[in-house]
Amino acid sequence: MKITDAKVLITSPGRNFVTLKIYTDEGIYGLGDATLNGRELAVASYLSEHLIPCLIGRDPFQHEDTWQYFYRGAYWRRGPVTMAALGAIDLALWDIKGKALNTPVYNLLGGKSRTGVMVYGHANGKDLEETVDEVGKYIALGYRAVRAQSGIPGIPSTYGVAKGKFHYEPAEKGLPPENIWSTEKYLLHVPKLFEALRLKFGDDVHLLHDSHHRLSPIEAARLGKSLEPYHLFWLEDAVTAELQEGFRIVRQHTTTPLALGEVFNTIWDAQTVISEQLIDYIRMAPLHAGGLTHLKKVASFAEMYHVLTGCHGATDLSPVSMAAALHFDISVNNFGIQEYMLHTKQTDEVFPHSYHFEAGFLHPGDAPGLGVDYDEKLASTFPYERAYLPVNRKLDGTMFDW
Ligand code: EZ4
Ligand code: CO
Repeated sequence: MKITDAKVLITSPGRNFVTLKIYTDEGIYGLGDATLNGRELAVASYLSEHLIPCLIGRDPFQHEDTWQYFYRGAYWRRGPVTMAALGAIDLALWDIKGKALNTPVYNLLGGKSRTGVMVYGHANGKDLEETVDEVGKYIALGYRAVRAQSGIPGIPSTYGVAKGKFHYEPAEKGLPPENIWSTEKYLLHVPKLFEALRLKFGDDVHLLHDSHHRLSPIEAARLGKSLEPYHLFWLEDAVTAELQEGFRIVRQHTTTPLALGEVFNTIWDAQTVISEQLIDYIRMAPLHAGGLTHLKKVASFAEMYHVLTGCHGATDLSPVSMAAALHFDISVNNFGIQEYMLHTKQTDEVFPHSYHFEAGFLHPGDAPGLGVDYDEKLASTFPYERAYLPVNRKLDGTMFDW
């Protein structure tokens, strides 16, 4: 089999998605997600200008070699744009192989290690009471795990606390909006939220929280410690992790499980936090980690250090990414949990898919390949619109961590 062509498709059915479609001489095509939130066209251009010309004529079955060709073979390596482009190619090639062999991708990855993939939903409220109500709605829908984020008294806007509820979208059209942040107010508020949640819902439901890289190590240590009575499933992205050693401080002070890595793109970003057992869950997702080829190596490395997987699965990952994550989740032994934010109805229509939700679990379905298609005609009715994630400033105007 030979790759004959590839094209980059861009659509915006509620938010922007970039999709790579690779064609072969046997009529089979594969799909890869190439969406990098707020930087979409950089990946599109990296693919069309630099990678696609080198793909034509290659055998799609040799995807380990193709991965190494674009990674080891390249002088400029790593980085989110490069690795998202490589991830898109890799996902499309696994999709082609699955379709050609008439089997779901999870069978190529080792088969099913479990009956379903436990997911967590996103409950957001403008204040504590509204967040408690939102968590209740997810529990009523059958979710076993819920991430809870709440607006903070005294801070007018907080990222992740949306106007819309079930279909909230973090990126906004136009130039980046500015949010305001106060670590002091945040640290006082979050333990109250989880105290209220445990009082209302008891001990069984898994509760998660995301700090979005906004704490220093010692602040994260304090938060982790103050949340211990409410036994979180995880505390996510407590600290920015360019300095992986920073997590030593957090780890010395708290038994709250730590999750990290949705913005990482290679194993090198997580080498210290995994090998020193400074985290419990690694959040890298197939697309942004250079595809399934690299992510399965990350999972094997993590397995040696008792670190479980917890793939990023926000709405800025398309259904192609979600499917790839589910094939991975159901097959690896050290799976932990999968993030699941609902896409808009229009997105689900542009990307018809075989995965489905049932009683708190997602199932990848049994369609060959990744089990996702792309309705090009419908997609073309949703043109690209520039959009950005917000930026974040302290109360006194200081530029702060996203
Ligand atoms: O803010 O995907 O855990 N999930 C998250 C997401 C991210 C967005 C950023 O593109 O943190 O909501
Ligand atoms: Co996150």
